[in-house]
Amino acid sequence: MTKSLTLNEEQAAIMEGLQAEQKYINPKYFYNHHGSKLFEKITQLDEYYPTRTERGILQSRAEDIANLIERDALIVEPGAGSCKKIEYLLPALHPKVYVPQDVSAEFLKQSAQRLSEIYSWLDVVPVASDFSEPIVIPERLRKYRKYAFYPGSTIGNFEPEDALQFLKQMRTLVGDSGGMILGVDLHKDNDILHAAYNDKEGVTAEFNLNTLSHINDILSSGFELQKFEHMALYNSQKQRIEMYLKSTEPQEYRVLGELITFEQGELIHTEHSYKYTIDGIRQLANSSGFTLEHSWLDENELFSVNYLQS
Ligand code: AVJ
Repeated sequence: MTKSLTLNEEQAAIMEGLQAEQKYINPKYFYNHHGSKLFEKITQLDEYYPTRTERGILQSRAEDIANLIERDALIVEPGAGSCKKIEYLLPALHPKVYVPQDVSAEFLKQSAQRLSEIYSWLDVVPVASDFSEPIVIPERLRKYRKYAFYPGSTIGNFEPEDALQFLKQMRTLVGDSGGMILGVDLHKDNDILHAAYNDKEGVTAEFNLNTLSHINDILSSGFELQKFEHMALYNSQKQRIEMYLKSTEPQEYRVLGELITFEQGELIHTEHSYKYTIDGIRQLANSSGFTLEHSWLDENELFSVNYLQS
């Protein structure tokens, strides 16, 4: 008997990745409830320098950044989530409006509410929308000078051509008299990068493997986490961390009516995290219609906060 199954769009997209010649899972599947908790834990690891280093730069350079940005502006933050990082800049930047965007409407509303209570002078206008659609700033707010804030080196998850598309979208969003504050992780020594994605406690491994339990929920599949292994390496030629899940034995699964097989040692690609040089950031800025006005680095030159002007 053949059972006909109707897959929803999301299931179909995941299945396509699992049936590709090089199997892959989109990195957005790291972030279910447990995955977001694990990422939070990653940001606190000794080996994971990006979060703490970026925070150091934002805190110590807030006034310098503010000198390049007009007061009473509108700041829009794609993927703002908890809206924690903008707080390092709010007192110095003193914008009139803050527009955090995220997919999770409920979480966003809570974060926005929290900010409104602390900064009574700030108009917080959350926009809940899907990542794939462009952010729409409400009509009545378009008169303000606009700046985008995109911290955390989230841009590193994009393939270079998609990073360029994204920056072009931001350039359109902020218009001719705006700018963008962009946090970007830098190309560096292999050992530091390797350690940051292969921590001793194995939190990154758990974070990576959790992807399988997340897609098990979506596909009603039974991928066995203990038969896969975390793998992360720095490809210095391509300047990116490549993360995979490695099948430790030959195995097969029946998923939504289809057979998914793994050879021993076969890899599922789960993430690219691109690292940039300042020159690379400048090129990206120029190609998207911005000028790289300034880059602030920590003393070890691990991470950068950049100001791109329209
Ligand atoms: C959230 C994309 C910046 O690439 O460092 C951390 C995600 N992956 N450890 C990164 C991540 C593994 C992180 N970004």
